[in-house]
Formats: sequence, structure tokens, C-alpha cells
Amino acid sequence: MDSNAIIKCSALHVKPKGLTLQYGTAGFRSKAEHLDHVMFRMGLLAVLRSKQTKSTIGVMVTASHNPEEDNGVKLIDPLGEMLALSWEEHATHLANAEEQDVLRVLTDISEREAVNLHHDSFVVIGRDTRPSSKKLSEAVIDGVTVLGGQFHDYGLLTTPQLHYMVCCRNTNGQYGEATLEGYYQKLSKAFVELSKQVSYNGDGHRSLKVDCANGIGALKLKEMEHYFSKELSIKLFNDGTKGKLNYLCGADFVKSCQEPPQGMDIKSNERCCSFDGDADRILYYYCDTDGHFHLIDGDKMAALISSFLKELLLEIGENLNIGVVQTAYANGNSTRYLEEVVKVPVYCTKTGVKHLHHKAQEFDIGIYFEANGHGTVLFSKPAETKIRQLSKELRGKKRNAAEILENIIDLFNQAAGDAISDMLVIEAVLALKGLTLQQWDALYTDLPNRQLKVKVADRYVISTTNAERQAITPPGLQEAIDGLVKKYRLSRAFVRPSGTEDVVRVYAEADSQESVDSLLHEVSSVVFQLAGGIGEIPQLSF
Ligand code: G16
Repeated sequence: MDSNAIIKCSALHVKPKGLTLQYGTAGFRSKAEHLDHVMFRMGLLAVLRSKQTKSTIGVMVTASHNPEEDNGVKLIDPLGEMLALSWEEHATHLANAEEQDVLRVLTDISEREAVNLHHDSFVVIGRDTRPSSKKLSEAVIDGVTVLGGQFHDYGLLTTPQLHYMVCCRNTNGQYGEATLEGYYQKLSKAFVELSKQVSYNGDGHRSLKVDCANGIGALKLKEMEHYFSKELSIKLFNDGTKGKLNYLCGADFVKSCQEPPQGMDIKSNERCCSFDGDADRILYYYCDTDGHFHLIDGDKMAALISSFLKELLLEIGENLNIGVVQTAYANGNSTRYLEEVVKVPVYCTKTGVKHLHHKAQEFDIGIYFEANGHGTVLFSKPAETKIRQLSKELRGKKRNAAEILENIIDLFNQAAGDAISDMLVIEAVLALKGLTLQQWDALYTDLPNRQLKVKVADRYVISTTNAERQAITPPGLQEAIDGLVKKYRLSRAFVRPSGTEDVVRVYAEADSQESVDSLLHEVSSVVFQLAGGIGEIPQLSF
């Protein structure tokens, strides 16, 4: 470690005085102009993590669903999963160190984690399409090189593509080839194989409108679409040529406003979906003949996919252990449907892919989806081996089912939730089952629900327990929420500090939209009063 070089280089990436940030739900997020020092320091940290794990580490520059003026960064661990929780603490510590302490904190981390500084290191870097991302990724590279790390800059990538690259590199190509071409080929080959098993009755060709949130998803879908255009034709909207990233479009807008994105003309019953800004979330929707908007969210993806996988396992006669993982945002009726109709065990974790992914790894087949559209399915190594073996041994319909499962394993991005991969899985499953969006939507009816953001001086005055379903502090808040929830039928409400935006999130569901809106308003007012609200008391605007 060349101390002088680090001190000199760090001085070129100065931390704004008094600024403290936390490694949150998905890394650091803030206004882009506050992040140069964080990027440089995450470059440093990625080198230490790479030396410690003797593996390639990923650094993704993105703020995903946040507005265009924000940016962010997260580290990707060896198998393409999110950074280990213990290293999140190091990340926060290093990002917040005052200039004169950077070297000391860095040395401290490497001593505590027993990093062998003589070991080689390799870091791969990706970025989204935000105007600030190029410069910020250069700051990451400064951090990597000053610590003597080797790197490969993939440039513009979706977040899940970088997760995929990391996984490929650390499995010596076993998971796939660590190039965009390798990603496109792996996914489209599995999708085309699945499509061959569809017996079409009717139109024979499927089409889908995709709202790309004016983000990276548009660029990457344009590169990829010719691989599967015979099986699925996609029409892209909000492709970044006119509009602003995530503004009035994209998965986060569609989910929170429960309305179609702007910039997309939707005819009745047309099949539509939205990605978010870095293409790691996807939501489906359609408008019926009366013009009513119907949202099909991550919960319904979990429902469709779990029942499909269960049917296939039944066909091949394998009793693999399936688990579904959700968060507190999961609609009450989705949980009931999964438990009572699909008959799969359901678990609830804290918000954040890292928590769901971790829990899903406990099963032969772990299915996880957040209501907001993040999710994937993980197959354990023994389950995957068994399925691949059965697809060679079995005959007839059973063999067919095993081959479908084999292609589903390849089509899911098992390193992270991935809008492109999930879209292709959903398209394949709907086609194989012969289902329309309307039939999928009719699996169960969502309980009316809505979310609101409340601005407070310090969102961390709210702490929670029980997978974020109950507030511990500030005193009196949970009791007040309990009292309000009791006034409505089939109702539920909870509050939690966001880990990606400077707000408190309030969620409510109940038997009618009227009750939801009234409960949401009452809970938000209580949060505002007890948790130090600032500005105007939040109002529902729609
Ligand atoms: C990130 C996380 C998601 C989480 C979302 C919102 O998504 O990856 O798991 O649901 O933030 O988190 P919070 O409610 O804490 O703000 P994205 O799409 O922004 O990367």
C-alpha cells in the first residue's frame, strides 16, 4: 500500500464537510454532486474485498429508481450477490472518514479483515445512463488503481448484468461467459428453447410494450432483441431519447402512483411492462375495456412462478423443498394465495434484495419477489444437478417438464433480480400455460393498498422490528398505528425509514380504497407529529 499516493489521490476526491452517508438498502444514494469521494473510497474498498476473498468484486454506479440528479454506488460480492453485511459497516465507516483519517480507516479495515495486501485484486465496474455516472465511475477507477488493483470497466450495463459478470468470472465461466454477448446468448437460448415447447392456439406470436424508464434497459434491450424477435416482439417506450430518467415513468412511478407511465400509448388489453432506471425491477399491467388500469406486481409474479414450478415438480415426481420470500409490502391476499392455494411456505424479511436473496438460499428452490418488482428464483446446486440429470433420464411428458425446468434455471439471473430475465421468464411461463395477462391477474384480487412518503428531519428516529412491520421508536408511534388500524377491516399499516431516499415510507392496506386512503392519511399524520416531520403534512395526491 503506497500511503503517500493514497493520501495525494484522496485529496483530489474531497469529502464535503459534515456530510455523512450510510450504506443503505442498496448501497450509497445521494445527490450526485456529493458522491465523488464515496466513489473513490468504494474503489479502495473493492480492492480490499477482492484481496480478502481472492475473487473479482463488482462496483456498480447507479441510483436505480431515484431521480436523475441522484446517483449511488454498491459493491457486488463474489457470487454476484450483494456485499456482505459486515463489509457494509466498513463501507459506511470509510465513506464518512474525514480526509486525514482515510488511510487509518483503510488500514484498520484491512487489519480487522486480515486482508493480505500482497494478494492480487480485480474489480469490474459498470454504470447506468445518468449524466453523472461516467465521471463518478472514473473516481471509482482512481480508487482501484491507487491501491494497485486491476480492473475492467464494462461501461454502460444494467445492474443485473454486472451481477452476472461477477458471478461468471468467479465461477470460471461455469455460470456463463462474462461478456454482454455471453449474457444475451445464455438468456435468449433458454428463452428460444422454452418457446419451442409452446403449443400455440391462435395468434402464435406474442408482443409486448416495454416502458424503459428512460434508462439503460432501453439500450440493452435494443442490443438483445434480435436474439428472440421471432418468439417475442417488443416495442420500447421511454427509451431515453426524449424524456428524463424515472420521471413520470418506470416501475417505481407505476407502482407508487398505480397508473400507467407517461409516454406510452396503451390500447385496451394490450400487454405492457415497466422497468426501472437500472433494469433490476419489472412490473406488468394492462388497461381493460373500461379503461381501468390493472397492475400486476412482484407478488403476482411470485404467485405465477411458484405454481408453475410446483406443477413441473409434480410432473417429474421430485419433492424439492420450495420457499417463497416476501417483505412487509407483500399484499395480504398474495400471501394468503401462496399459502392456501399454491401451498408453499412463505417467509417475510426486511426490505432489500440482500435480505430476500439470503433467505431464498435456504431452499432447494427459493423464490423471492418484492412487491415493487425485484426478484428472481434461486436453485441450489444439488437441485440444479438433479434436474439436469432428470432431463436426460426421463422420457415423454416427464422429460419435457424436466427440460422446461432446466431452461428456466438458465433463464433466471440467479445472481440478482433482473428485469430482462424476469420479463423473458414471465413471457415463457404465460405462453407455456396459455394464459393472458387478464387470466394471470385473476389468480387473486389485491387488497386495496397505497404508499406515501413523509419527510422528517432525521428518518432514523424511526427504528423497527419484526421484519419492519412494527416500529420500536419513537415512543408511542406503534401504539398510535395499532389504534388506527383497528378502525378498518382487513387492514394493516407500517412505517419504515427508506434506505434509498431521505424519507419515511408509510404503507397501508384495507378492504376498500377509501379505507386505505383514510388510514394512510391518519398514519402519515402521526408519523409527521411523532417523528419530526418537516414542511407540509403529506397529502395524498392523485
Ligand atoms: C432498492 C433495493 C430494493 C428496495 C428498494 C427500496 O431498489 O434494491 O430491494 O425495495 O431499493 O428500498 P427503500 O424502501 O429502503 O428505499 P432499487 O431498484 O432502487 O435498487
